[in-house]
Amino acid sequence: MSFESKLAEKRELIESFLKRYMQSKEGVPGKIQRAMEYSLFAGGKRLRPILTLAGCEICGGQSLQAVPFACAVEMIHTYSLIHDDLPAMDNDDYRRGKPTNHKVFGEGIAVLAGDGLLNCAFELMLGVTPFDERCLRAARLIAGAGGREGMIGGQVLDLENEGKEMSIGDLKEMHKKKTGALICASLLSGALIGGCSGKELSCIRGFGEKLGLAFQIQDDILDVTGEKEVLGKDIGSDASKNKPTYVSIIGLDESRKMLESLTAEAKNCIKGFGDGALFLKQLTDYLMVREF
Ligand code: GRG
Repeated sequence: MSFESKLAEKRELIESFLKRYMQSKEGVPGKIQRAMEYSLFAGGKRLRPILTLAGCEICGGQSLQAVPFACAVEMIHTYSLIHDDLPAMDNDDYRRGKPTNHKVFGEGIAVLAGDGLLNCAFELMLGVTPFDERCLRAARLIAGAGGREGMIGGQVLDLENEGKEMSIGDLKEMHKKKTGALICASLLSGALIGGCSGKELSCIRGFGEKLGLAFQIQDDILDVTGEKEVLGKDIGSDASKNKPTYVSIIGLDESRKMLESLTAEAKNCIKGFGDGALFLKQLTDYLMVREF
């Protein structure tokens, strides 16, 4: 099967599970249901849940078992985007090619839609039966990555550094938490569900950390070189908010070089998996040249 077909197959699995899960609830006020679905089905790339399925497969597991964790990660990611776009944070008008959640539903409902998705994520993971030791470790890892030591902590550093000068080291540290932690947890939770060994887990952690940074660098590059229609959000939004980025600190050429070397380093971390690492290596290359 080609890389594109494998990617499409994983994406379809995620889409259909999310659709089924979101439909299955009764007694939910229509407005919050619509607001949650609006952002969850707005056309995201589903990168993180795809990584969870791939993390499970590379360790010899059945990706179906990782689907609830994959979808939980996507819900947490979507909640973070809804909150990040709020006037109290980045105050963005477009996301995934559509007006942001608060532009359509108002700020109060957007806050609640994000909160609702976060709760759904945990409801989903904790509802897995049988809920064994692997599930417990995967859920705990995802909770930590989305929290104060991970994404929330990184977002705080982001808010605190708006308009300030930052060293490249501090920028890396911020992104390791803000974007990298959840990307890494996507892979690791899948690996845990797939029954990885301690050694496999540490190789995948190394891969995830480098992939997370590479992903963020490409995000910064696209904020300068991308097209609004393709990217689905405003271009130059970082610069307009005076945010330190890889491009603003080391320039476009150096950012591209850093992206290339991180991509190679990431792939090197999983070479021990042999042919089993093919999909993740192809995905790493694909993300380096992504246009949205
Ligand atoms: C508000 C708690 C809270 C956290 C926000 C991740 C984050 C923290 C904010 C997102 C801001 C941002 C645009 C970061 C750049 C990297 C990133 C996460 C991009 C969006 O992820 P994609 O490209 O989006 O995977 P899609 O829409 O494809 O899912």
